[in-house]
Amino acid sequence: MSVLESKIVREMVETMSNMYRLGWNERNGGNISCLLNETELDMMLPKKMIKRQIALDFDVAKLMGKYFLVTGSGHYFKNAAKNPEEVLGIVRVGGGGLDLLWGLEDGANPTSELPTHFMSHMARLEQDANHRIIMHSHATHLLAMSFTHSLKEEDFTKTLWKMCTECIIVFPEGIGILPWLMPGSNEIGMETAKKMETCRLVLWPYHGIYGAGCSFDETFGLIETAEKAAQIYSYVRAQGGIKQTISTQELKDLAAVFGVVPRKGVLD
Ligand code: 2HA
Ligand code: ZN
Repeated sequence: MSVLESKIVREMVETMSNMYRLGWNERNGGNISCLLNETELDMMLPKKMIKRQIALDFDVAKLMGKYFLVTGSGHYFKNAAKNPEEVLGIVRVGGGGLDLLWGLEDGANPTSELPTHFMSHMARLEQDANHRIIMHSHATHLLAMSFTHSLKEEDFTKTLWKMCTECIIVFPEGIGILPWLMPGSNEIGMETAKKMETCRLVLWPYHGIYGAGCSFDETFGLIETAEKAAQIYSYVRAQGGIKQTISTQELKDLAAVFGVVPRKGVLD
């Protein structure tokens, strides 16, 4: 089976096309990385020939020997379906940095947000052995909300939970929020990864959102659910503000019925 025929690559391309279509990934905005398992890799790239090597300036010892499908720096989600060999790459974490095994045909490097991706993968793998995906997008309404809403995590979380009944079930741990930090830096990588120890959603104010999960559907669905809540919040504000809403007790009841533990400090 070729790389392009594999289920995981088809899912990545389909997800990127959906994200573009939703307006979350304009131009070269956003990036995704997916941890590949050995079986997938052996089917796609039995020879594992190294095309070129890429240096890294942060510690990835915990990911040594792991393979990732990544988006390329400067590439557009819009073009993923048309030019997957240019937009995507498969890399292996080696001693001296990354070994590129497939893709990034025009010489691009993996995403400029690689520190955040790799540090977040390390943080999520500590929490969940099935973790696989880190996804970043400039989801419109979440980004807008970062200008108008309190950036206290408990406040932001509670507002999102109240906008759609399913939110507390989909992300009971709430949302992590960073201060504004320089994109692409090791610092934003470390701070995002710290939040990822307890949250699968991390908001970068005035920039975008990060999501983590075990499959493309789950990770995309997580961002999609939070973004939908932010969209409703935008409409509610535009329609003159909240007249009535889900009560705190109803949120507690929802959590109990669906067997999730809501983040402490939000409902009490
Ligand atoms: O890859 O979204 O955060 C472009 C970006 C940087
Ligand atoms: Zn971005």
